[in-house]
Amino acid sequence: MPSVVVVGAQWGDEGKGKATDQLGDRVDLCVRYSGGNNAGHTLVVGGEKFVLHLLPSGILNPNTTTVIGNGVVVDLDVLAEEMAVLTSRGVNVPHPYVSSNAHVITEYHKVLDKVTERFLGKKKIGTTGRGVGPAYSDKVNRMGIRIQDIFDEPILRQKVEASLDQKNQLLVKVYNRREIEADEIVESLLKHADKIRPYVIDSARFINDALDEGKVVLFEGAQAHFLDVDHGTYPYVTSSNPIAAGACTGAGVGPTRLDRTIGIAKAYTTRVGEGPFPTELFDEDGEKLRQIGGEFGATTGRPRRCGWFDAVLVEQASKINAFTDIFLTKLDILSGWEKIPVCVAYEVDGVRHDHMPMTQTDFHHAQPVYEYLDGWSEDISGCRTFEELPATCQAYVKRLEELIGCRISGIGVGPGREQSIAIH
Ligand code: 2SA
Ligand code: GDP
Ligand code: MG
Repeated sequence: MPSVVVVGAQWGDEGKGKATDQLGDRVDLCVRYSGGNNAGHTLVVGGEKFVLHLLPSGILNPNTTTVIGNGVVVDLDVLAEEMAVLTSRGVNVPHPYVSSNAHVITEYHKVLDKVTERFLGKKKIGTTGRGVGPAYSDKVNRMGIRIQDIFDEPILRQKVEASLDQKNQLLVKVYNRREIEADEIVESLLKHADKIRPYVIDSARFINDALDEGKVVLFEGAQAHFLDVDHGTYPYVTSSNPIAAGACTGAGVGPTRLDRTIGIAKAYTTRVGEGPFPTELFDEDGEKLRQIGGEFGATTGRPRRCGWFDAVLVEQASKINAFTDIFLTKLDILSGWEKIPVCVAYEVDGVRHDHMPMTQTDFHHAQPVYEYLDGWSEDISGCRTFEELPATCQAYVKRLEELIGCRISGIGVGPGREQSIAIH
């Protein structure tokens, strides 16, 4: 597998961190290509839990070099803090390389993220408040600050002042907040310059050279297909392109260089933040999934909304990302239900839709059409082969495979690195 992209197939938190870490011993380079520290990727290694936000999930593998690509928005305070936390826990790993073209998240992005959400009130997106949306807005608006800018103080100051001229109008006049001083921002960025300088690289060339040398490169997606700004449930999305194609722009590789695209899909569905969710449960089943599945935000601690597996969504994600295979995670959480509903289509105002409806209006009205599969009561967390799984559990996996139209090549039966089943 010379190059592989790992993509969330639902609304995030499918277990991309674990999957990335697990592929680790075969990976030379692990590259984050989108998002920022809104991500929370959990790894459980040797019984110890690590939650990574900005650091690529390959970082705990001693043979893997890690890269933060140009498509990521970087909060330099968070990056320094995450490295310090690993060190304080006795984990001494090389610092990731960082793209010179990656944009930075500054204090004014974080303030704007929070005040905009407050301003939207009931219409809010439910962001993580990490400044990710405003940082990407500035990037597209050609007002962003890039990592390379922190090595040229006059240029940095010029750019910060230009950006703040606009931001302060908004902050003071519209949102009634204090004005932010350019000096404050410039200093908060410059203080990282010397420390980060040795790791800042032309990441696109670095990654392409690695591919030319036959190295195995893993592109680690953050968030997920339905949070993609183009293909997700807009406007309830993040501000980047988490889909597989995002690896091309967010890391700087041509589409012909991607060999394998693995969709990570949870055996049920969760979502955090606002937005439509046809299979969402508001009853005790939803609460049971949340409690047993530990469904609380890995960055913010927010309770995640829970519901049954939605095959319409995952089939759509599979098509658009051209998944070569799927890792089905958290199957262990589904033990103990007599029947497990799986959404196979939607009904919208009396009309059946076998695929995702074209419009937001229709998707907001979508009612799930369920097929009821037999459940199992056994604890499967100790299973290591497909054959060890109870027959009804095997049938659940096979039916999902059929509905999605993509091979399921791996199954997660627990959070630990070793709690997985590979299907050959
Ligand atoms: P943002 O902050 O601008 O990216 O928020 C926009 C939407 O994207 C959602 N989003 C996420 N959804 C699931 N998991 C994410 N990471 C954390 C986790 C979330 C947390 O691993 O649990 O801790 O709350 C993530 N990041 C962004 C977000 O909920 C908005 O719907
Ligand atoms: P990510 O953002 O996609 O990396 O996922 P998160 O780390 O936010 O959330 C996934 C959660 O599920 C984490 O707590 C993982 O430790 C846990 N997890 C991952 N795979 C499995 C699995 O197969 N079974 C169980 N029980 N937990 C899992
Ligand atoms: Mg997460």
